[in-house]
Amino acid sequence: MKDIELKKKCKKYTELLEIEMHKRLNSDNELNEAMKYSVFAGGKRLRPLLMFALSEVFDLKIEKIMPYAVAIEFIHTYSLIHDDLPSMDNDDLRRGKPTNHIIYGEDMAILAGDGLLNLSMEILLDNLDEDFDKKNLTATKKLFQSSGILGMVLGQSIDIKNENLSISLEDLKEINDLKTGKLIKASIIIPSILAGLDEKTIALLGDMANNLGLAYQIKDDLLDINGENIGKPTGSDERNCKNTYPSILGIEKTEKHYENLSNLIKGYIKNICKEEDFFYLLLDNILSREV
Ligand code: GRG
Repeated sequence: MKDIELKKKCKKYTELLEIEMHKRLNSDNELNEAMKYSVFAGGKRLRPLLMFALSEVFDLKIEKIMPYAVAIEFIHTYSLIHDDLPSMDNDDLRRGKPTNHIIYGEDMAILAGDGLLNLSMEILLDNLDEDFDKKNLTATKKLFQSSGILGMVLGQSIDIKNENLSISLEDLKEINDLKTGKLIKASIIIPSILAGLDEKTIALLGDMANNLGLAYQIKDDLLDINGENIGKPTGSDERNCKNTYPSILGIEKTEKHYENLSNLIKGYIKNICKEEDFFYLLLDNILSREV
């Protein structure tokens, strides 16, 4: 029953999200084709779904959160296109499909990423134009701070500089917090800002989101070792000499740490919603993901 309910909600919100995404990717040129290719290549839409699910908890109207949901997914997609480039992770496959540069060439893949990042800002500026509200301004700023030079981009740069070097668990945590965690945290903080929650509650949600971002990255590391059908070959972290939780802590301790984080997150969200709510079901599903 819970599974059916979750699938129904995810389908409904994903369809609505994709309608809006199509509206923004409607030019007839190769750049648009390259952007569309990765946007519609089978991503799980995790960050927008978190935004929609939390909006339900706070009774925030879908029209209020939609521009942010589209923008965050475009930013996420650009980051993956660039992350896969030969000068970064040099991956040929993502989500079981050839990566953007394999299809469109490295030059066009760079531009597709640039285009998506730029478009995300245009969407949020249009939104501010229509609804010039302080909350919208704060939320827009939050998204770009999270993905920018003190967030995801910084995390990626530190990660690259540390490849082939052995680093402490503390340093790894910082990289993960920035590279993966900040954008996931933005998915939680943005609906909270738009719903007008007080600063203390937003900070508590932020702590939960930090744990969620970390858990998501740790799961990704574990799946890279023992996952099946994850859409890319396993073992790529080891081949690329990546610092990961399992490479520093070992698999067993990493799994235990993951379990502790999952319990912490679930314990916290039981305070803000019921176990049958979309937000709880979604988080439960994310934490038990196998792809
Ligand atoms: C290139 C500026 C720049 C940043 C790249 C996020 C990132 C920074 C790189 C991705 C590295 C990575 C694989 C991290 C593991 C966690 C993660 C973000 C996985 C991919 O996100 P999902 O699972 O992807 O939401 P889908 O395919 O579902 O969209």
